[in-house]
Amino acid sequence: MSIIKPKDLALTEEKLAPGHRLCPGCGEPTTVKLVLKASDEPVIVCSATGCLEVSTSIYPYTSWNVPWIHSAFENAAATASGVEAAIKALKRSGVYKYDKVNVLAVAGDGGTYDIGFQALSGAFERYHKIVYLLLDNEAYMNTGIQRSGGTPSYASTTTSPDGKVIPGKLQTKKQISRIMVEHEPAYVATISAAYWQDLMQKSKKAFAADGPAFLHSFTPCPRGWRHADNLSIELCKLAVQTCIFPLWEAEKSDGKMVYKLSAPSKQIAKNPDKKKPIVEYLKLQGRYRHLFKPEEKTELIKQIQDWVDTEWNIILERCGEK
Ligand SMILES: Cc1ncc(C[n+]2csc(CCOP(=O)(O)OP(=O)(O)O)c2C)c(N)n1
Repeated sequence: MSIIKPKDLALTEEKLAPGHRLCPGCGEPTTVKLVLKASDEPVIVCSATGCLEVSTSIYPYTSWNVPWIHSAFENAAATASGVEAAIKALKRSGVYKYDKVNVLAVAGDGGTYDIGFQALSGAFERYHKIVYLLLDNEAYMNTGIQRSGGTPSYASTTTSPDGKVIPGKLQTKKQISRIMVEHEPAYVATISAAYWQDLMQKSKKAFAADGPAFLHSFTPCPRGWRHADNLSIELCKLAVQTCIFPLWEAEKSDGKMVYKLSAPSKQIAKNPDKKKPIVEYLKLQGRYRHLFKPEEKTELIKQIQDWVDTEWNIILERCGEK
């Protein structure tokens, strides 16, 4: 695919307008703007309840320059399935003027790993041609930082608070993207706003795919992760450089899902000494502060590092890099 130039990007229409009320440093609007810019065709967006939805649709205003439907917390994928089916039916009856329309479902990690999973799994099994964008900020942020299936181990949230009883969330992060690959859809990819070229190429592939596509975005939240809002892109980079969030894609080829490591992670696979220790990533975030103060909890940090290494090795193996 051709390289996208920043100038061309600046000249394309903003489908998510400025003036929304998401927090400074929030990873959600950057990702959504870039994904929407990757679509050359008209897009219909179905948003689950969450930060993106409440902050872009405060009555009587809207930030959406595209048709936009607010779904309940749990059913963005079901709404998107219905929109896709309706477009097909309208085309059959000859009343629809567009040749191609993309349908984008957007939800947070709460709306995807947990409460929206049934609708998502069903839509992918029924093979609706939709793109599902997961904005993973690793907790239910809109309602006050509750832990989700996407919250990583030992992160402190309001429902897994560090203290005398527990040192943050005791369970590990669910590997949702690998679960989505097991649905054998047309396309699955992990994306990060720090690697915007990679993000846009993958979004283009997702929109062009001949079936359901899943985009998993690493989406920092300064409020919930308790980091300085100018560090969000730095954290996006560190997540890739430490391999806690590797960049990869999986495409259906001859009926089989084929995994492929993306360039920023491939560089680390080829030069393992470039892989940064996870402590560099943890240290910048207040949700992990209890791992360092009043004294460093080396055993817990080691457990996180071991988990990262194990999951990274699984990805390397699936991508044929081992
Ligand atoms: C069935 C249902 N349960 C709970 C809620 C309350 N609720 C609204 S948004 C939200 C959290 C959303 O979290 P997430 O999906 O991670 O998105 P984020 O706000 O972090 O972007 C919750 C619990 C709801 N709207 N509907």
